[in-house]
This record gives sequence, C-alpha cells and structure tokens, in this order.
Amino acid sequence: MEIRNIAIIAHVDHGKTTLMDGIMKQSGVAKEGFSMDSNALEQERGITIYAKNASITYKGVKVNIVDTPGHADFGSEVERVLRSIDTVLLLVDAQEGPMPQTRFVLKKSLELGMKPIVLINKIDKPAARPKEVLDEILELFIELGATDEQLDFKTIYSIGRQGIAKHNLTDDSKDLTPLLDTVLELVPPAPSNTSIPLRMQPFNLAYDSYTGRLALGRIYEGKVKVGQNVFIKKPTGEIRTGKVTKLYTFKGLDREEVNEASAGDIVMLAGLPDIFIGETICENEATIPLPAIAVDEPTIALNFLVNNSPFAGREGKFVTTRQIRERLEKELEVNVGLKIDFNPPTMPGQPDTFKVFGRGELHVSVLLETMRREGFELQVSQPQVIIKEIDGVKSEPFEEVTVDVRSEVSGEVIRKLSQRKGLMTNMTEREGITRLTFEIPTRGLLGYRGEFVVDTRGEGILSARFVGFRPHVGTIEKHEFGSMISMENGDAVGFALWNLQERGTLYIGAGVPVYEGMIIGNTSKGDDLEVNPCKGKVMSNYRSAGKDEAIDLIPPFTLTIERGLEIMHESDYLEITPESVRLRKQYLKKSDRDKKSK
Ligand SMILES: Nc1nc2c(ncn2[C@@H]2O[C@H](COP(=O)(O)OP(=O)(O)OP(=O)(O)O)[C@@H](O)[C@H]2O)c(=O)[nH]1
Ligand SMILES: [Mg+2]
Repeated sequence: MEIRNIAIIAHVDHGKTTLMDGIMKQSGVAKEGFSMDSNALEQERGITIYAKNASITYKGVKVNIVDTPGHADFGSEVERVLRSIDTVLLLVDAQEGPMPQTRFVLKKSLELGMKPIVLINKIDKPAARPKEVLDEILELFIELGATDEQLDFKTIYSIGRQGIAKHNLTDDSKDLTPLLDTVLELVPPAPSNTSIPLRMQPFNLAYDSYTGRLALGRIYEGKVKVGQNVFIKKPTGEIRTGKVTKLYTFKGLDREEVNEASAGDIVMLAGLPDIFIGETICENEATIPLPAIAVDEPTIALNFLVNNSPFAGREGKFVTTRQIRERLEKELEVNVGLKIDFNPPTMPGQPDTFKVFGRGELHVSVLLETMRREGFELQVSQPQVIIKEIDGVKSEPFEEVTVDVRSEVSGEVIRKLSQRKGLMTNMTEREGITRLTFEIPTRGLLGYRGEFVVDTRGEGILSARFVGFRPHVGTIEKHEFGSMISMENGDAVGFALWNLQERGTLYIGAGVPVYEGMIIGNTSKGDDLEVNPCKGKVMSNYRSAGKDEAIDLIPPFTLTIERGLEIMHESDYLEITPESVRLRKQYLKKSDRDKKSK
C-alpha cells in the first residue's frame, strides 16, 4: 500500500490534538469522546506531553500521522519526529497568529527542505482574523528564508473542534475531507526503495517490560524482518551487531505486530537493547550511516534525594534511595533529553543524592508527577540553570519570551522582565493587547510565572523557548519573599492561620499536619518568620475546644510540584509524596547549617 507520512506541528494549544482526534473519528479509527492525549497527566493538564503515532487508511492510502507536543520544553522531540515524516501540517490559531513555537517548528521543517501545508485553525473564534494571520505566516516564511517553492504553500482553514476544514473561508463544509484530500494531493508518497539493503533510523525510544527497549523510526530503504541480523552504526561510523526480535507498524491507534515492514513506513522494533536516537540500523556493514539527530542539551539541574523530613515514609510506597535510583535508571531508557549524575558531590551528612539535568521546569515536573503517581516519595532541591564555559566565557541558558497582555499592564511586565535582565526585542499592539518579545536569561525567568499570573490577573499568555547559551549576565535582583516556617509539630488550627494570613500567603488550610521546619506560607516582607500555626484561642468554657468554624480563612495557595519548584528558595527542599507536596527548610537555623557543613 502507498504510504504518506505527516506530522501536525504548532505552538502550544493551537489545536493539534483536537484536529488529530477529529481525523481519527472521521476515519472510523476512534469513537466519540476519544482523545490522543491519553496519558493521565496529559488529560489533567490539557496539554500533549508525548508525541504519538497513529495511522488511517484514506482512499486506499496509508497515512501515518504524528501528533506532536507544542510546549517549548518538548521542542527537541518535535525536531526528531520531523526526521521521520515527509510533510508537516503547520497549524496556526486564527486569533493568536504565529507564536514562538510556530517559528521554531517551521524553521526546523524548512531547514529539512519540507513543503508545509498551512492550516489556519479555530476560525470560529469571535476574535479570529484569518486574513491577517495568513499575512503573518507568509512573513514568517520569508523571514525564515523559505525557498520560492516553500513559499507557495497551500492554506486550509479549519475548526478542528467541529471537525471541519475548508479551502476558502466562505466555503460550506461539514467535515475534514478538504484537508485529507489535500494531504493525498500534496504529500509525496513515501519512497519505497525495497530492492536496496535496509537503512532505518530511530528518532524516539519506548520501553516495554516484556521486550525491553524499543526503537521507533522510519525505514528509509529496504525491508526489515523479524529475526534479521542487523548492523547498528553510529553517525561517527562505530559499528556493532544485533538481531530484530519483534516488529510493529501503526494501525489506527494501535501498534500491530508484523513479520516484515518496508521502506516508507514508520515502525517500532525490539531486540536492540542499547539502540539510541540517530543511529542507523542497516543490513550491510558498508552502508553509510544517516546524518546524526541532535538531542537538546539540558538547561536546568536539581537534586533528587530520599525524603528525610519528619513525615518521611508516611505516604509513599517507594521511598528508599535504591528505589529512586532504579526508577531514574529506568527513566533514562526512554527520556531522551534527561541526564543524571548518580554520584554528585554532597554536603557532609546529606543523604545520597542524584543530580537530574532536564530541559526545563515542565520537563522535570512531568517526571516528578509521574513518579508520585507510581507511589514514589522523595524530595528535590531548587532547580538551578546549568552554567557552562564556552570558549573560555562563562555562559548561561537564554530564552526568548513572548507575552500577550492587556496594554494597561504591559508597563509592569516590561519593568519586571527588564529588572530580571530581559532585553525587549519587539513590541506590537492590537486591539488593546500588547505583544512583547524579550530575550532573557533562564535564571531571570525562573520564579516569574507566578508573578505574571498575578500581574495580568490570569489573563496574560506567556511562552518561552530556549535559544542557546550566552555570556553570563551577572547578579539578577529578584524580589524574594520570605518564608513562614512552623516552629511546632501538630495540626494547623484555623484561629492561628487567621492571624497569620495577614502577614503573607498561606500554603495550608486548617487541620493540615505540620512539623517544625515546614514552610507553611510566604511573607510579603523579605524576611523569614518562625510561626506557630498550631496555637489555638484560649477557649471560654461554654465553647468546645478545637472547633472554630466561624473563622473566615482565605483559601490557601495550595502547592503543586510546579508551583513548588517555582517559588522555593535555594535553602529549601520540596517534599513530594503520592498525597502531598510540602516545602521545608533544609536546615532549620543558620547555626545548624554551619555545624553540618563542617
Ligand atoms: N474555538 C476553538 N477552540 C478549539 C478548536 N480546536 C481546539 N480548540 C481548543 O483549544 C484548546 C487546545 O486544544 P489542543 O488540541 O489540546 O491543542 P494542542 O495544539 O494539541 O496543544 P498542545 O499539544 O499542548 O500543544 C482546547 O481547549 C480545545 O478545545 C477550534 O477549532 N476552535
Ligand atoms: Mg496536543
């Protein structure tokens, strides 16, 4: 069967998965209510975390489609996916227009010589402005150096949520047929060079407890069979051998076990336990390996360690250093952008620590969230950016930040980002919304998102994308909140919290168990404050003790892993269990710390 390979790419939230779901439903592969965002974390957050392959058969042609994540932390995964497909569907929100990740994924596609199909999506939005957005997309193509052929792209308009696509805005359409027909018309059939020896390249890894590591990749040339002996070549030419034990292709939403697959198709294969991204699997020892696939370097690092808080071991199922180490080793099998130092230097008296390097706060918090759901309990230190020496110059990661905010609050956003050593590179205004672009050290951005939400009353949109290591900019002044630290063990009492809530923001509500050294809130003033959240009111004799239902408490700012990672100080640990997220001081008093570090 003829094969076409495409990927849907876009900025976060522009509607890739919804469109993909629509395609799956209309082609009879999936039922109503289905979503490609099948992972529990994806559903909870409403974002795609992992790229996913599926296929449909349309008019007798097999179409492999990859849904990709739009969040910038997963940009390198998209980049890798692009190596396995022939054409991209570039989706752009008809209101927002091209955003930072649109630029990134388009740039990568153009560099690979692809001719994108442009989809202006969400044209049903009241503030949609498809015509202007089309102009902006054209400008972006030009700016990114598109060839004449690439510039001559086809545009489709769509309402992914209603499963509708059309060639012209004024067309009547009931389904996605115009899009699927365009795919058949414009996406070149995958070359099926089956008469030459096998050449395949994995762009992603998966893991199965039964088969072990799985390589996900495109067969460029030849055929692959179960039981076949193969050579594995690194881009540098190093060579080793292996044997294919299982082979799968994608059929609908599932993988289908097959005995043989041919050039043009995307497959998953088992039997090569040490296979890695970008290596070439081939039949002949003399075959030239395919060009390397870049895997992005980590930008932040933090320590993972066993929980040793006073509440350690109460809620977790897996709590020991050995269990955490084994889980992290397993993660390295599939989490391509992750690196781990299992023996970093530690402070005297500190438990065994693993230093985990990731691509951003979301990348790391997804791992932590997954672990806690599996029953793990552990604590982590504050994420720090990775500092590198490049040509003798101390360098740090930088991000490009784009924000859309109401024009009234843009001044405050500019002030704060500038204070954090951000440099404004662009500013435009349209209908009361100001779009600002900044280049800012990742260090400056850490901890800013929470403030941004407050400053824009939850209405602002902020997206950031790693742009490279640049010379270190020196000290960054941030307004740091102090911590409210419990000096007692016991249960928090409403009356005490009612008194404390005037002095800052509380992370806990009444009845929550606390311990000495636990951080129960922040203080609006910069200094730390030792407080007693367990102290009740002296009761008059006709009211029963412990009941204080009449007290009016502000709902607490409940900690999540991401919020915790963002607001924690260098001297804190974030304690993560299947049931709770708590912040605590690593050492209660400075004198204790001095004692321990001696
Ligand atoms: N108005 C409108 N909303 C849409 C449309 N398509 C999707 N949405 C909404 O846009 C939001 C994001 O949709 P997703 O499909 O998850 O976006 P995505 O591009 O896959 O997001 P990531 O994978 O996280 O990058 C959801 O709330 C959808 O319901 C559309 O055609 N019109
Ligand atoms: Mg998605």
